[in-house]
This record gives sequence, structure tokens and C-alpha cells, in this order.
Amino acid sequence: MTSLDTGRYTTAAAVRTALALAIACWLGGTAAAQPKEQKLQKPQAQPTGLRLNDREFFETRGLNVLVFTNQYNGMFFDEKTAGVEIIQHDVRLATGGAVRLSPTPEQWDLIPKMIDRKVDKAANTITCLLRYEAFDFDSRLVVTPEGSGFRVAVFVDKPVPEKLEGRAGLNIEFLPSKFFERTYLADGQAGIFPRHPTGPTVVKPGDTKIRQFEGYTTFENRGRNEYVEPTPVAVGKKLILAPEDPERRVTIQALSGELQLLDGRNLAQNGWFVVRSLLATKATGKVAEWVVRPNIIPNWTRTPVIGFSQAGYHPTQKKVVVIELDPHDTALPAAFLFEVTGDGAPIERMQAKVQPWGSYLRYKYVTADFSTVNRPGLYYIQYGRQKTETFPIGPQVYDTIWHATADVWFPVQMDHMAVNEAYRVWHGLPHMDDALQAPLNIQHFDNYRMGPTTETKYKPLERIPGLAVGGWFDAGDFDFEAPAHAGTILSLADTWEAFKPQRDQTLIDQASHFVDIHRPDGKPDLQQQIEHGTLQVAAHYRAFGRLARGMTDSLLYRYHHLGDASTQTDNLLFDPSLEPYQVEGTRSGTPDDRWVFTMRMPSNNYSGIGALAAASRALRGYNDTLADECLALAKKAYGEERQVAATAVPTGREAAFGQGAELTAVLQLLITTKEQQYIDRFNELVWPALDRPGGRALLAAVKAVPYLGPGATEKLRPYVVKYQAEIDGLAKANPYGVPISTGGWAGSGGVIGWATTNYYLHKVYPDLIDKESVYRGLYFLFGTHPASNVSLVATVGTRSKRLAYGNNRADFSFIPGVVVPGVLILKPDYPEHMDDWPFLWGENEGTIGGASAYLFLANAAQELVGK
Ligand SMILES: [Ca+2]
Ligand SMILES: [Ca+2]
Ligand SMILES: [Ca+2]
Repeated sequence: MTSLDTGRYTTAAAVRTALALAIACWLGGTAAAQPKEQKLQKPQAQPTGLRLNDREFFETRGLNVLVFTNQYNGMFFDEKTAGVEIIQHDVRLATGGAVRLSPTPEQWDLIPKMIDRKVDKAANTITCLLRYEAFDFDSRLVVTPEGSGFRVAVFVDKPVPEKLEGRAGLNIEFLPSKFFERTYLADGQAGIFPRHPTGPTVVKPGDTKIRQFEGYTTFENRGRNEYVEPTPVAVGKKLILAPEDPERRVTIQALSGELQLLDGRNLAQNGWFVVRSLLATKATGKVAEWVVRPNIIPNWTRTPVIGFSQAGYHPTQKKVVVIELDPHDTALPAAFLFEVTGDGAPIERMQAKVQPWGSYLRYKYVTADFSTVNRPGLYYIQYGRQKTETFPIGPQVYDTIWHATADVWFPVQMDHMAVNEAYRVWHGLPHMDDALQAPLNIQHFDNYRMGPTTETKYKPLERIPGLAVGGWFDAGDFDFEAPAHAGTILSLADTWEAFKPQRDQTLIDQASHFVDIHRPDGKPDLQQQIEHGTLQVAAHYRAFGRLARGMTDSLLYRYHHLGDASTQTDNLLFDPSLEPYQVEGTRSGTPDDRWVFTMRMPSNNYSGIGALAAASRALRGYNDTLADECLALAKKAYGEERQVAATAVPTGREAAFGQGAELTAVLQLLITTKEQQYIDRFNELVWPALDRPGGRALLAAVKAVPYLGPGATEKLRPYVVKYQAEIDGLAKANPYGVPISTGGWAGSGGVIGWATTNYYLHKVYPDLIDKESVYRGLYFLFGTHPASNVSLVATVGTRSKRLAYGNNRADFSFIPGVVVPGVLILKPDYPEHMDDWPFLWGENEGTIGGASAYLFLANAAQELVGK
């Protein structure tokens, strides 16, 4: 592009913006509705310093400093949500401020245990006692406001252990995506933050590496006794990050020693930029100290987030926009709906009075209701000078919302198949060396476990036949997660039975292990997917008589594989008589065949039984042989599991989970067989379960109502009345009126499950549960949610996820149709959704469970709007 073109473009854009504003004012924006006060430059007041607030973090307008408000929870180790964290202009810019043992800690590197946290309001200080058990090493991290920033210091009562000299340091990590296309100064020396890491690194002797979690290693040394460590990109006493950008500028000064700037992406794609000082050795007292000054824009006010459905609205639906405001912001009196016409001139169709909703988390919320507009067309919302993306209102808006998930996402997740799309190969044929019996007494890095026996007829590391077939990659990783699988098969079977979608846009050939996307083969894709998942589950029942817990990598450096699934293992059968990396015919000496974790868990087995029983119906008429076998396997396994339960009563977690899962199994068996024994058992389980807190039994109960005989509908009604009151309560709990989870994994899956329950209840009790309670789940997914208004379903809606934690995340890309978890609520009050950094799984990792549940909900909504 020439400079002349650039100039013309800029001018044209400016003219368009000015015109749009003029039209907006002229068409309906009353003077009072225009956000003049937002743009007026207020006098440049000096920002006041940080102070400790009641929520136990340091706060001033435009800046928060959190000190172990969120902890390393150990579940997946370093989740990049712990330690000293900086939220600058409402962006969580830095995390992991703590004493760490490596230059750029990876996910499975040792994390400090926080032993004690003292919040001293009088001294305006937070002190954390951190411990590394393996080295008997304690340190104190002290954070105190200073000037417009803060001071962070590390104290030790005993010198740094010898083994950690030159290793233990004060680290803090900066989010790379916020520094792309920006620069830094290190003692005045200029540098550019690289878009992709280009070193430097050094190789060190393997036996000097600090042990990672449980002795696993993230590094494949290819038989060489060595490991890689990043060395600094820059060094100095004073670092200024992004000096050119007032929103991002951070100055860090070392009061003793020097600062290193390192690039964690050299070791792991999810690494961050790290600033680090080594702790002083052979000394006690203060061993590191910095002053950190994140720039603060005076009187900074966050841009409002206009929550709406990026996929648009059916004319009959409510159209309530939720606007998320900075607590310092003043709500405008009105928001506007403009129709976009064919000649590009927008026409104001409605001015909606802005209604206060109240406070939720750290923001305040207002709503604007455009429900009375039902004329089909294209629209956008204007609030102040902000305009949303253009979206449709029309009877067809839900016609295609599940197609990307069914046509692309599920095919790409298919294991034991090569998957092609037009000119592109998504992945070759993976994991044909599945699988070996897992050995004993293991705590695996992806939360699998093995006890003291295999509880199968196989010996540790013995090959289990028939497992290189079917199944899906669980999520952004490649393992076979059995309960998620069972749930996915159930959900797909539900969708098939309820809506019978005949859509055929995929060729799936089990005989040649080949999938071609956008190529019909005369068979409904949904039945083909149900068959594909069932092939793997049925193989477990043939091998073990029950469902194993999962199948995954034995080696951490294979597990974190990114890219083509077919290269995760060598697809050759492991032969211990060969040397590592030696290949003879179809055998190899590389121990990369995956392991099957077979610890007995009744809940897991009941989930598999339910899946097989449901699949036996969904596959009827499509693959009768498999359908017959599924039912036989399910009935046999159910009888056996009941026998086990009669002799060994499960306890603890397994008791609670087991009952819920048995309910699912019995429900599916009774629907398939209509046998009285299952109806009786279901009645025995469901009514007490309904009286317990939790609520999952309600969904099973309402699904079973048609099979339970006369009176069941009325018997269930009081529970639905109670549930309806809970739905009403949600409208007061948050402005979105859906259950928003606050756990370590964001909650779109929970919202989908809730809306799906509402659908089933609406079908039986339309007087109690309305359609809007179903739609609300979709409004949330499609952009009416906190923190941003991006659609959480990639390729659904005008603006949707462009980055996700799929297995192609290293390319800053996504797999179309992925349903991401969405908005993570970090303690105590910060909703976060990263849309320029794909590597936080709690926000961006789609799962087969979430995607299959979405397929159901999307079909349900289509039915309700009257497709
Ligand atoms: Ca997994
Ligand atoms: Ca097909
Ligand atoms: Ca192999």
C-alpha cells in the first residue's frame, strides 16, 4: 500500500465516522444522549497512590496490584493466575510475581507453596511466606505501595540453599500479546519485543536441571543428557516496557543487582515475557528489591462493553442489551438501534431508555431493551460514540448456528482418522499404536491415576487389543477422556433423537480411516459421529467389561504436543528390545505408545453404560450390528456393576458421583428396553436424588417422565416450581440472568447445561418455564456476557473467537465451531476473557462435552423459534 493510499483511506474513514456521528445526532440522539462528558479532557490530576482496599488488593483508578489473591492451585500447576499480578487499565498485564527457580518457569515447573499471607492495612503492606518443600527453602515476599507504583522485596532468614544459588530469583511475567508491536528500553538501550521468539538459549547438562512435577520432564532430550535454558534478551538496572504506549508502559527498577528480560516462549509457546533478578546468595535479610511503576492515565475510564447477540435475534425474541460500565463512568440516558440499509445509510429504528441494573463484580451495569423491534433486517446498536458490529434480526438467524461445530470442529477432533478439508490436511492418521495397560501407582500430569493393581486381566505395559479405533481428542490436548466421551455420546444421541438432523456435509470412512470435510457421503454426519465415539467406548467393554478412566501419553513431552496429531506418537508398536528411536518394520524402540488408565470407578462405568444404551437407539437402522452389541454390553456391564456395588459400597466422592451416573445409565436402559426392572430402579434413585441439593436429577427426571406412567408429571411439578424460583433468582444475581461459575474453568458449559435443562422442562411445563430461559443461554454464548462481547462459538455471529486453545493454538488460530469456556472470574472480582492470547485453557479451551451440548441447545433453540 502506498502512502497516498494510506492517506486516502484515513481520510475516507474519518469522513465516514464523522458522517455516522452527524447522522446519529440528527436522527435521534438528543443532546443529552450524546456522551460529551466522556470525551471532555478533564484537568490532568496526578494519580493518587495505591491503597489496600476491602477486597485485599492494592487499588487506585487505572491500576490494581494483586498479591496472591489467586494461588497456584496445583490442579494443572502454573495456570498464570497467581502471585503478584498487575491489572493496568483493566488489563491483567502481569502475573506470576514470586520467587521462582528457573528463568522462564513452565507449566509443570515447581511452584512455591504459599504458607501464609498477611494483609496489613495499617502498614499498607501484603506479606506472603513462600515455601519450596523439595529444597526446604522459605522466603518472604513483601509488597508495599510507593509513589504511583509499588515496591516488591524478598527476604530470607536463612541464605538461599546452595543448590538454588544462581537459580532462585524474583520473577514477574508480562503477557506477550500486549507487547506485540511495541518496544522496550533497558538502561536506555532500545529493543523491540519480538512477535515470535528467536532465542537466545543455552544448553546445560541434564543432571543440573531442577526436577519438574513428579519427575516428569517437558523436554525431549533425544537421548542426550542435556536441557535448554533461555538467556536474557536484555539486561539492566532499569527496564521500561512499552515506553511509547501510555496504556501499557511499565517501569521496573532493581534497587540491587540487575534485571533480566527473558522470553519464555523459547521453551513453551504459552510462555510469557519474564523480568527477573537473581536472589543475593550467602546472605540473609533482603535479597532482592524492585520498584515497579505501571503508568496510569489520569482519570482513566474503561470503554463500555455492549453485550448483545453477535448471531442476531429472531423477531419473537427479547433483545435486551447489557452494557458493562466502569464504576467511575456515568450512564448515558439512552441507547439506539440503527438499521443498516442497502445503500449504507443507517436509519434509527428505536431509542431505548437506559435502565440501571446495579453492580456485579467490579463493574456497574445498565440495560437497554429493543424487544419491540421485530422487522427483519440488519442492525447495530449505538451507545454514545460506540457502535456494535452489525447483526441480523430475522426468522432465519438460528438456521446455521451449529453447522461449524458439526461440519468442522467435531471432524477435526476425530482420533484414529486422517482429516482433510479442501486443500488442507488438518491432521494425518494418529495414534495407531494405541495402547498399553498403564503401570501401577501413578499420579499422572493430566489428573489420571493408577492404584496398586490394574484391576484388569492385563499386566502393566501389556498391549490391549482393539483400541486404535474411534474416539475424539478430549479438548486442546489429544487424550481419550472417558467420562467426557460418554457424556458426548449421550448428548449427540439426545440431539439425534430429539431433532433427527439429516445434515450430511462430511465424508467419514471408517474402513480407510479417512474424513473429508465439506464432502457429503449420503450418511447423516451426526449418526456417523455417534458411531465414531461408540467404537472406542465399545472397545473398552470388549477389553475390560467396563469403561477405562482414560487413555493418554506416558511422557509429558509428548502430552504437550502441538500441531498434527499424527506426529504425537510414531504410530509404531513399542518393542522394548529395540533402542530408543530405532525402528524395525512396524516396531519401534521409542516408548511413546499411550497408556490406558484402568482404575475402577463405578461413576465412570455407569456413564459408559448410559452412552452404550443411548447409542444402541441412535445407531438403529444405521449400524444394527454395533447397535445390538452396544445394548448387550451395556446390560451385562450394568448387572456386573450392581453386583460389585452390593458387595463393596462406594464411599466419598465416588458415592455421590456414582449415584448420579447410575441414574443416567438406568434412564438410558429404561428408554431403550422399557423393562420394568429399570423403571423400578430409576424410581428408587430419582425421587431421593431430587430432594438432595445439586439439581442434576431434575434433567434425568423430566426426560424419564413419559416412561414412568400416569401421575409422574404431576409428581415432578413441585420440583419444577422450586426450580423456576431459582431461575428468577438468577436475574437478581447478575445482569445476564444465567448461572455464572466462579471456578478455575470458565462457565459457558454450565450455561449450556442450564439452558438445556430449561428446554426439557419447557417442553413438559410450558406454563412454568418459558422459552426465554432457553434463549438466554445462547444470548450469553453469542456475546451478552461480561468482559467482552465476542461470540464464544468460533464462526458463529458477526464477531466470534479468532483464537482458541485448540491443538493449533501455537499458530494463534482456532478450529471453527469450537465453543470456548469464555469468561473466567478471577478472585475477587475480575472477569477476564483473553481474545489476543489463546493459551489460558480456562478461558479458551473447547471440549467435546461443551461442543456436543451446544449442538443440542442450538437445535433446541431452532425448534423453539419455529424453524
Ligand atoms: Ca485432557
Ligand atoms: Ca456424512
Ligand atoms: Ca509407538
